Amino acid sequence: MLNIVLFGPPGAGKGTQSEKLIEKYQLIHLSTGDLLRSEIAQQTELGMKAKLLMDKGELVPDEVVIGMIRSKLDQNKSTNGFIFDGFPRTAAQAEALDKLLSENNTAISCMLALEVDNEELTKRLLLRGKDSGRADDQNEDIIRNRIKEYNNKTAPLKDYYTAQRKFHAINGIGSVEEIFGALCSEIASIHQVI
Ligand code: B4P
Repeated sequence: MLNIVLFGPPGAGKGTQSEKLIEKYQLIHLSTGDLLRSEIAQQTELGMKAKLLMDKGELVPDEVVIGMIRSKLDQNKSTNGFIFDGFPRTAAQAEALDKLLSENNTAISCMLALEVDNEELTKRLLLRGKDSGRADDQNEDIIRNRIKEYNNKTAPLKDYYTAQRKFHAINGIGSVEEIFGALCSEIASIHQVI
């Protein structure tokens, strides 16, 4: 199986590139952000609790997102692999993911990290906020808080995957096609050694 963690700060292009990667490699796309927004749209109790945190740019509790990922893995036992988009975001989530995958006799193949500077991230998210309707894209203070949460809780996962020799950085600035090409080249080189 090809199991990719697509990593990067908010607005780095994870969702954008995931769409292209799932089509090329026939993978299942697991985006915790999309799963949470679907809970909000259905006005579930989980969704209403998550919304309060997401609207402030804060992370949702680990047990909530781990539970969502667990049930998606259970529903998709026979697949070529998964793209984990926006998950894991904390050390506890990364450890839980390793455990869940090993229970299914598989493992993370690689972490592909899109690198984009803060100024570009803010610009992209404010631009998307104009028509996305997403409360967390509308306001610069909230965007700054999302970047802060990323730096404090998520960025340290680079070390977690580097220790497993699975971390690969990709320049996330450029056209969507250029970045997609760089991701595919990296996957091709990793695939030879998996
Ligand atoms: P997510 O839904 O994961 O959203 P995101 O980090 O903003 O990235 P996204 O994938 O949407 O954007 P992309 O970079 O593709 O998270 C939202 C919230 O959910 C979190 O803040 C948190 O509260 C909660 N949450 C989610 N997962 C969680 C977890 N595991 N644990 C706890 N809480 C969790 O694109 C951004 C914009 O850039 C788009 O408009 C796109 O068109 C544009 N863009 C993309 N590539 C570009 C390029 N090359 N050039 C120019 N623009 C580009």
